[in-house]
Amino acid sequence: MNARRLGDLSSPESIASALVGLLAVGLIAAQALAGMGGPTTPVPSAGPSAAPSAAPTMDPEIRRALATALLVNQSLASRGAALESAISVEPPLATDIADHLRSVNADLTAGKQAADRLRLGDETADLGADLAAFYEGLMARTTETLGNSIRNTDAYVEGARAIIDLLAPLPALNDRITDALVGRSGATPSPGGSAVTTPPPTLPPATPSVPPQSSPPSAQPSGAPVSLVFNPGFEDGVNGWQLQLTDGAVATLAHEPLGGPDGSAAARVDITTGSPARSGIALVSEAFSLSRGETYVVDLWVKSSAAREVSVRLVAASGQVTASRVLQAGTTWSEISFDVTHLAADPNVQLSLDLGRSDATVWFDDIVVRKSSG
Ligand SMILES: [Ca+2]
Repeated sequence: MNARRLGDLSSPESIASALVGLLAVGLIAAQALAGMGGPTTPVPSAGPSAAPSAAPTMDPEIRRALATALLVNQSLASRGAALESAISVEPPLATDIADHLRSVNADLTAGKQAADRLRLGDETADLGADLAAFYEGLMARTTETLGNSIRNTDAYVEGARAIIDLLAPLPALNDRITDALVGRSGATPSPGGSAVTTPPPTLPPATPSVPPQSSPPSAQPSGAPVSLVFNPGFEDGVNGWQLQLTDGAVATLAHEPLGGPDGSAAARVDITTGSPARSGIALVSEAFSLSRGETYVVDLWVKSSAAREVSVRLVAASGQVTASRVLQAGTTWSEISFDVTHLAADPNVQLSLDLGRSDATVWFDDIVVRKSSG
């Protein structure tokens, strides 16, 4: 479940548990209301108890707004899944779609209030502006769609599709909200020089490849992670991976047969001429397929010759970025994992590890994308 994995990412455990509880309550409430088919009700605002205690300098109002935005976004994700179901029945019913759209609008009203609050915070102004634009874009489309005659089923189906597509940035926005809640620098673009927290490895380096308990039997070598990404551990050389360079960047991809955290093979990227853009140097996987509405875990091991950032993105074949996260890499191996829910219409994605903005050498191993075990 997404909420639990969000918790895994929050270095202070208190935030994790506070958020998980908050999300659970909010989701249950939102889903219960949606399920009853009653009047649409805004997502409840996060109460004072939602305020985690790890960032003492954060304005409590800002903290509440962040928690509310996260709740709103979780609710929007489930509305997106409901819209998806509503347009996949044959024939689709405009009245059902309209009900979901009114629920989306109620969420958006709560979201816009939270976004406006965030715009007033020094640290959260950019995030607030992006959230406001996101909510306003959605609301424009839902309002437009609801303006159609209820007999115009095609207009409702088309509107629902457009709104599902507009929801695609949700995971990336949620990452930024979570970062802001735990005071991680990833919430603001390139703070440069400010203190950053490195997510601690969740497993000792000696055992990087323990599969999740619920992993199905796999044809991969025993001990290898079950992954949708081809050749995740580089035991097959660098097959399936390519280094994409733009804007004059110069870098090479190498294979280290014994370079991994467990003594297995790893990949290394040496940068001769760096790129000012994160995506100017990118280690990109082969395309793989994700199911819409499904939650996946992205898990990888990373090390660098000097502390640096690595941006991880899931990019759809259409070019749409469906998930994005900036990770901190240090000079010892660490494991980093995060959840993404795939909301884009396009099932085909590639994982892109973006290595611009720093010339430090980077090693990778066990770059896994797998279905969340819930
Ligand atoms: Ca390996």
